[in-house]
Amino acid sequence: MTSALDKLVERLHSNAAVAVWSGAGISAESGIPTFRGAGGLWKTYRAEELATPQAFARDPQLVWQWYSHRRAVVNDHQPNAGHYALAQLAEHVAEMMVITQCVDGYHQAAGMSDVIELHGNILQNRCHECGKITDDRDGIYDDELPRCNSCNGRLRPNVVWFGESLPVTALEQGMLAAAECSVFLSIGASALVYPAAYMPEVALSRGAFLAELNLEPTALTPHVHAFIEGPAATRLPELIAKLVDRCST
Ligand code: BV8
Ligand code: ZN
Repeated sequence: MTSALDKLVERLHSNAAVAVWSGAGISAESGIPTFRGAGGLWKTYRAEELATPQAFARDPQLVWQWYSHRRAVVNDHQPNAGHYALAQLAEHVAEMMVITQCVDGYHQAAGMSDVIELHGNILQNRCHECGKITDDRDGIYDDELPRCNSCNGRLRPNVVWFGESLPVTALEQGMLAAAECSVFLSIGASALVYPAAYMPEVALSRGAFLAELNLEPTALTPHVHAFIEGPAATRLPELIAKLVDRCST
């Protein structure tokens, strides 16, 4: 019987337009806590207390302490073998776009150029008043509130909070990539957060080959053509090795 990995390799080998959709699980083996799994962020914190505009209005210092801590964790760790394998995959397929829900910038750090950040980037700030976005990867604000250097407005992390719309361009580009791809690969996503989780549904409705890589089945699993079980930092390098081998035959 053909394994899920081999089925995916065959699809990738045939002039594929690939959309990779990544969730927090792609960065788990880098040491970045996921949201819902064991040791997940939501086990220690409650999303509505920290990742919402209401939380920021109520206690901006607490929100900045949380994001400062997470920013430091991102700076203290690095992309893993799964991120690098994806950057390699882009060299072996006709075209590829990464649509990520992650905010750590690790796909770009691993050399991936075509990345759509659906939920923003934790290493940037955005002005609450004028909307100006600035890189601030080392900015730690445990006991002060950062101000915009243009309008002196309050700065916030440049991420999408619950109850906030996604950046229009990112959402449009992500949906387009999902609609036009021939292979849609979900990696380390629980497929629970919307509207991002509409993307695999769009890809499936347009006839794409839908594959999923995860430690365990998710809400998406019953709908996929190939389910690859296991950790991304192990299974993705395996995928690349098989694809390179397939390309040489
Ligand atoms: C919005 C940035 C309203 C901040 C995040 C229907 C339509 C629209 C909205 C909704 C809807 N239904 C509900 C909503 C509301 C809400 C929502 O989806 N709630 C959920 C919880 C039910 N959505 C919103 O609020 C969105 N906004 O729609 O606004 C609106 C509408 C119209 C007009 C105006 C306004 C905004 C959502 C974005 C929130 N921001 N992040 C921050 O980081 O602090 S979401 C957050 O969850 C992260 O981005 C994360 O990536 C994302 C999704 O989670 P996952 O990535 O999947 O991570 P998770 O931990 O859940 O799972 C990890 C997976 O990896 C697991 O499956 C695990 O098994 C696997 N794994 C673990 N280790 C590994 C692994 N796999 C492989 N290898 C491993 N080693
Ligand atoms: Zn400003």
